[in-house]
Amino acid sequence: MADPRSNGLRAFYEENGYLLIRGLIPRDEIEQIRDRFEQIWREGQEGYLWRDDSGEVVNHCEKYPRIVHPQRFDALSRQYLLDPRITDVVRELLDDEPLAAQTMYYWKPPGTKGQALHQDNLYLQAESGEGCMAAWLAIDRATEENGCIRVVPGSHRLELQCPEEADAERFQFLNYVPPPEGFTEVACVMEPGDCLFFGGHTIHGSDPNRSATESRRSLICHYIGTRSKECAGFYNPLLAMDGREVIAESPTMGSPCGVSFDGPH
Ligand SMILES: O=C(O)CCC(=O)C(=O)O
Repeated sequence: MADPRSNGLRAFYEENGYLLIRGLIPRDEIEQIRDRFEQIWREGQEGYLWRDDSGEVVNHCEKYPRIVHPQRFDALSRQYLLDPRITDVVRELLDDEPLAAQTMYYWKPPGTKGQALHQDNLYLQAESGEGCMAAWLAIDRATEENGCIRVVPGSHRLELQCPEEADAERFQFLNYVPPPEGFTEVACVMEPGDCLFFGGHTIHGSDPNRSATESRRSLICHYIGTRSKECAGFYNPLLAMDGREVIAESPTMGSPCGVSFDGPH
C-alpha cells in the first residue's frame, strides 16, 4: 500500500482535500464484499432494506438503492470499517485517532440518480480539524458514464456552505453546494479496490448512472477524529478502532443554514 506520508501523498491531500489510493484492497476481497451485498440485496434486511408488495426495494431513502449503517448488522461491513489498511490512512490524514461513524453501500444500478455536490460535515457535524472524513471504496469500475465520484479540489479550505436546491430530475438528494468561482470539479475514475479519501468540507457528489449495463457499487466509510468530541446523534454509537462503542456529544457547532441536519445524506 502507498504510505500517505511518503511520495508527497500527504502534501497532495493538504493541497487538494482528497487523496486517491490505487489498489488499496485486493480484487478477491472486493468480490467478497460485492457478493455479500448482493446477498443482502436479494434477502433484504429488516429495518434497513426490504421490498414492498410490488417487489421494489425500500430503505432509508425510499427507492434509492443504498443501505446506511450496515456495520450494525453485518460483520463484513464492520470489519472493513475498522480495517487498518483504511483506518491508517484516515489517522494520517486527520492527524488524529479515528472513530468510525458509519458505513454505506451504494448499488447505483443503471439509470439511478446521482447525488448533488455537497459537504459531509454539514451532516456529521464533527467539530475539530477536517470535521469528518470519508473513505470511498470502489467495488465496480467507476467511470464518468456510470456516475463516479466527483470532487472539487481545494474546497476543503472553505467553510460549510448552506446548500441550494438541486435538480430533482438528476439527483436524489436536493441539497446542492455549487463550487464557488475559481473552483472546478474533477471526476475520479476508479478501479475496483481503489479508495478515495476526502475531508468533511470537501465538496463532492456524483452524476446519474447513464450506463445501460454497469452498476457503480461502492462501500463508503465515515470517520471523525477523537478530538472531535461532538457528532450528530444519527451516528451514535461511534466505534473506536478496537471495536469499543463511544458516544459522541451533541453538536454545538451551529449550521450555516440556521437549522441542523441529522441523518443520512
Ligand atoms: O457515491 C455517491 O454517489 C455519493 C456518495 C456521497 O457523496 C456521500 O456519501 O457523501
